[in-house]
Amino acid sequence: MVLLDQVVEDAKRDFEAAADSAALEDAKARYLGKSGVLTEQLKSLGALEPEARKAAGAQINQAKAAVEAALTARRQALASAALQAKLSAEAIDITLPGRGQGVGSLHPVMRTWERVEQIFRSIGFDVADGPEIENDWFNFTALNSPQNHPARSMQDTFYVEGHDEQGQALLLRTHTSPMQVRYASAHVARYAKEASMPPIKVIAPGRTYRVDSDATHSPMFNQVEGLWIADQVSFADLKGVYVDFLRTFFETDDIQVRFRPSYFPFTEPSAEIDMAFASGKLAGRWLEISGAGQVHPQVLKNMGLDPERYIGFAFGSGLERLTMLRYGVDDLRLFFENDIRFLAQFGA
Ligand code: 2NL
Repeated sequence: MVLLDQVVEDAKRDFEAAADSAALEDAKARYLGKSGVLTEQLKSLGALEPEARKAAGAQINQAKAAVEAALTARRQALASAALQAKLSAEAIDITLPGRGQGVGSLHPVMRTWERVEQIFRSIGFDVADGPEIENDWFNFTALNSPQNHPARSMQDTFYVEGHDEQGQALLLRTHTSPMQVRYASAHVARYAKEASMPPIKVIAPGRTYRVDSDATHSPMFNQVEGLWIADQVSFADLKGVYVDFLRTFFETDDIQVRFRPSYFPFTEPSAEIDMAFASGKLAGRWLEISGAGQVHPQVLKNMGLDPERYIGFAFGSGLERLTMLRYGVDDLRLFFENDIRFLAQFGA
């Protein structure tokens, strides 16, 4: 008779050596299978006397129980190792830093827009808003633009198909003045029954469109216009307001400003406003910054105002131009390409 203790030891060693469940089941067959060592032992009991058979049977069963326990333990160990392997293969490393959410920022031209609004609001100007698709009256006729003026041609202005309810041609506004005409007309109507009318002080910032595209012109650009109409206002007031605006906007008092005679159909007299920085990259160079003038009497009439009683002053500046001078940007196209490397430099 084989030594049962030795059988149990061998089985435990073989089970431990089994690297996977297939190898383990093979090893099990060698001890507990149909012709396994312990099964053969049980079969051989029949040859023994009843007393000896009982004692030997008990010992074999004890050994069988020990082998089965070792088998179960090894099965569990292999199953748990397989689970661990699967878990670590599928593991997500939660200690990696996150990819983060990029934070956007205002477009530099929009920063200028907000800054201009803030400066003019602080000195009592209202901010007007209006349609980008305008009609011929508000964009041209009300502004005293002659019927045959080249600005009215399809070479210069984007026309929109069709007409409005008044039979007016529709177009993409070429400046923001039409918003001021709308604002002034509404203001006049609102105070029509009053003995007097409060002054009109308004700026009109917004997108404008012209058939023009090269290194220094974009078919869409942003403008800000300003309008101040009262019964006692003068060119000196326009000058004061505009020079103060430039000093605040550029954060320096070291700017020279000059008004150079010019011509616009909607103002008379008209002036081009130039400025020069005292220091910095552009020091000493005269830079065109705005057009301005006294509102033409016909334009006042078109707003419903009596030019004998009211006098107005207006200016118009490009927001891209103001932005280029403030930040030292030398190419207009950078504002429209939307290259993140450019835009990210203007983060808050
Ligand atoms: C320019 C010229 C200018 C105005 C705009 C204006 C508006 C009304 C009445 C009269 Cl409602 N004038 N605006 C006046 C003079 C010049 O802009 O070259 N801007 C970039």
